[in-house]
Amino acid sequence: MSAIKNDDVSLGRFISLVLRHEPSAAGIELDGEGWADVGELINGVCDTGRKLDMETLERIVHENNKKRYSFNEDKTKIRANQGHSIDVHIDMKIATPPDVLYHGTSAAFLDSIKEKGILKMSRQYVHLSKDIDTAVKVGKRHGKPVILVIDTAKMSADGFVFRISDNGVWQSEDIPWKYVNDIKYP
Ligand code: HQG
Repeated sequence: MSAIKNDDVSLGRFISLVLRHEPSAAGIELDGEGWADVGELINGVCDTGRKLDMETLERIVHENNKKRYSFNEDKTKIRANQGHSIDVHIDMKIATPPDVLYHGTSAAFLDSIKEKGILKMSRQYVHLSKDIDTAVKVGKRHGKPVILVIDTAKMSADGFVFRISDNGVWQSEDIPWKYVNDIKYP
């Protein structure tokens, strides 16, 4: 049985907000590579009326289903592995993706995506999933899911660069509609 507790889930959501989108929500700042000081984070989160200590933070980092966060070696710093909307530089590995990757989105966005392509919107990169199940989960967050099948082999051949985060999420620049091979309605 997992050690994850209900409180950890909402705390995890708040930490995700702080480390990826809005550090000021806990009254802290991140450095240029997205790192927060662990002591400052714990104090800042506690100052919002939430309860957080090192043991809980370690549990959240360890149990997180998507491995969203990493500590540095001596656990004095913590950061999110991907998904930032704020201007920090996470040095992600440039790599050759599988020939096909998937983007889960909402049916409501399809017309706009057909016209403008898959855009980064508020994030630093477009996020791509390596399997359909994951893409369905991502798409469901926005409404009725649709899965766009992306011809990443063709994109690579055309010079697009792909990055993979420490937690295994593929990241790309904006994707023109012509690289969408197929649309799946799960
Ligand atoms: C859509 C979660 C209209 C795009 C997930 C997406 C993921 C357009 C939404 C990660 C568009 C942005 C990222 C266009 C793109 N017109 N809509 N031209 N181009 N969109 O949340 O990919 O739980 O920023 O399709 O698991 O949904 O946070 O991106 O639907 O890996 O760790 O605009 O977030 O991870 O939404 O999700 P998001 P996403 P975490």
